[in-house]
Amino acid sequence: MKKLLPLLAFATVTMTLATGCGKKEAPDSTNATDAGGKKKLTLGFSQVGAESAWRTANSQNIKDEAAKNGVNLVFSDAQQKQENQIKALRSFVAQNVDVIAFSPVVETGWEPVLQEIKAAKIPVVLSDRSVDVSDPSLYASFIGADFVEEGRRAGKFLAEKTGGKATIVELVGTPGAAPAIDRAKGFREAIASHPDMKIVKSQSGDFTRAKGKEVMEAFLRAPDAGQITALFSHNDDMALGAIQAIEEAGRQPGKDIAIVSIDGVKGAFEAMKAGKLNCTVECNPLIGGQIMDLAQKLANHQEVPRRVVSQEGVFDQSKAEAELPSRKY
Ligand code: GZL
Repeated sequence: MKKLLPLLAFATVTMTLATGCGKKEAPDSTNATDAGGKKKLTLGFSQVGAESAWRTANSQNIKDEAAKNGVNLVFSDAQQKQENQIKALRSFVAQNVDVIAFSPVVETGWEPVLQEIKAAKIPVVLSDRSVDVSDPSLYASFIGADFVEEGRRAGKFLAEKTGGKATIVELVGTPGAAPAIDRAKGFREAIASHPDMKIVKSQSGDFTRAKGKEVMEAFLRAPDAGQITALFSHNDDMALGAIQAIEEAGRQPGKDIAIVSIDGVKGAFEAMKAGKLNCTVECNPLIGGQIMDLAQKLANHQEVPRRVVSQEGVFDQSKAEAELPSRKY
């Protein structure tokens, strides 16, 4: 790919943006060619949706990296609905794309469509989230974070921050999604050795700011709300919504309610700088270049690693101001 770059540098990228259900808006896009007339790699990508700042940064990076690498991207946004993803995956098979990548909104329910893709001999890359399937040959590679470790890091921070004593409410991600399941698991592992750290309420905010605010408002309306001393949010968007709810309830986010969340989006760094969020555990959305590399290798029938883990850090208030200018998402 690298040696082709000079040729492809002038290539225009045909990016067919499909609607949520994967229906193609443009004529058949899999015969795209580069400036030299060579057929380009066509990658079908089914994205979860646009539910959070993390997701929109992930989508933009995938589109940018497809353009940079001369990949013909057929992109579909499923609006967080599995049935839309399944329709999009089937439309990629019908278009006979070279490689399929997708970020599965939930872990289960993928065997039938993945069997159809396998029968069509189209290689699959899992982006960001994994699937729970019995047949490992249904996908070639999974690139994404270690969500259990992210949950552990959040729990470890909160234990240190609160001296091992906290009455915790939890904003959970999309029910059945790998990051929701695994972040919850890792967080509970990390606080298990602190008997005075108790999760008293746990409810899904579906990874969105609006739902995160709504659920936190309900937590704060309950008769025992005064006991809440900490919030663990599975992503920054729900945490930012919760911060709004906490302030509207007359309490001080980041002070009388300690808050730890996950993603590391710019909004989280701004909230930490304002003293309203105590920590964000980074989850890197900028994996588009690695996805294009995996897709190219698979199209060339080359070996690819079964698992690629994104590298990430942990950022608390003390680092927020210095780090903010260099944040890319
Ligand atoms: C994590 C990703 C999650 C983010 C959320 O890799 O799947 O989905 O944490 C996003 O912000 O909605």
